[in-house]
Amino acid sequence: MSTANRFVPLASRAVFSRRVMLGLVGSAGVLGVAADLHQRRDGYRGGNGNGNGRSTGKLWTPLVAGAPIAHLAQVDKKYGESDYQAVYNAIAEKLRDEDEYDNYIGYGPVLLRLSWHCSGTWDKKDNTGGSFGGTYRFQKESNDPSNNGLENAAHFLEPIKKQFPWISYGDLYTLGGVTAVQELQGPKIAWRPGRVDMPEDTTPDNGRLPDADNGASYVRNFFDRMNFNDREVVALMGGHALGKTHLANSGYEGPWGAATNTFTNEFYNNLLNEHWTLEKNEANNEQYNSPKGYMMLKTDMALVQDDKYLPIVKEFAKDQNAFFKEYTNAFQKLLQNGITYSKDSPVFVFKTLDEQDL
Ligand code: FMI
Repeated sequence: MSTANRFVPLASRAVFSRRVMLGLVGSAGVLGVAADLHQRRDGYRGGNGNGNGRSTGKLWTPLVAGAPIAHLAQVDKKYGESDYQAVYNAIAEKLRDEDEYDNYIGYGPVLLRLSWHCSGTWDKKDNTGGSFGGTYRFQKESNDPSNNGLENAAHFLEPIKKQFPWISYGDLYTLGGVTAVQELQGPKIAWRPGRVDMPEDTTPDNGRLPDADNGASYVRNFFDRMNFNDREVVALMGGHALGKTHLANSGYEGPWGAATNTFTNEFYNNLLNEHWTLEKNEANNEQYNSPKGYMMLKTDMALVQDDKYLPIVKEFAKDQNAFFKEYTNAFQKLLQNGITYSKDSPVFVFKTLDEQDL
């Protein structure tokens, strides 16, 4: 990545010279060293989304090549919980109104997929990609073949952006996923604002999202790039209870289960209890099919083929609360990966439309 692609807030300038020198080493260990400096001088912690540093910086400035990037959440104090709840409600009401999409599955699943794909580009090694910069809005990222079909979610959200122009794209895309999970009867997801639209040249290269035609070691290795352990990976993949695959988007076809617009643990029960046959589909891609018309990707089936994943699948199949608890943790982490939050930066848990009698 070129020099011009590196951005850090002005508040970090105090540590520039030392960070840059260390950054030029260019190894994976650099992030940790720089984070230490932050901690001592500015109160920051490393960028895994759980940081509790402090910053008042508002502007962005290019940094010299090699150093890790700090993405500090910036929250305009003018907007509080009720403003963000209003955005949540607008998304939720549109979800309820436009229910005919994709043969009455509705937009929930594709909104969840958009929030995951925006976040799933993150690389812990150099803190590039991730949800912070809202870079899905640029063609380079939206045209990634892995993102086929997500334009439907982006078009759905565009009027919401017009109604609430103060919200950043990164916040909007991630809030869309949170709204979808909650409105489709899934667990509450604590959500934090503060992502900042970043320039086009910070857009990550294509090819950072996983490929479904792979087994357990690929899945484990891939999600480790984002710091996820086995339990978190199994929980995240349970999002496939929602929606379906579409030949035109991914080259796969069919739903993972019966309840395509209700967030449940059905995915794990189907993995364990259906009779699966590996077959080639119309696009000549291999997928597992069941007599009930359900499908599984190879990466899904990997969860019952691996000794470490299998007991977690069994646990989540039996105990939906255990699944919800882990999903809440892992999904929040996914959406926040790479972002550093100050101690007083807000955390919101939004009310569903039902809870507000709307
Ligand atoms: Fe999945 N997904 N997903 N997905 N996803 C979908 C649809 C889809 C993969 C592949 C894949 C996660 C992880 C991974 C989610 C949620 C989540 C499709 C079909 C494919 C091929 C797309 C289409 O329209 O044809 C993997 C294997 C590679 C990227 C993978 O690791 C995770 C972690 C989640 C939850 C956060 C949802 C909801 C859908 C349905 C979208 C729709 O339009 O119905």
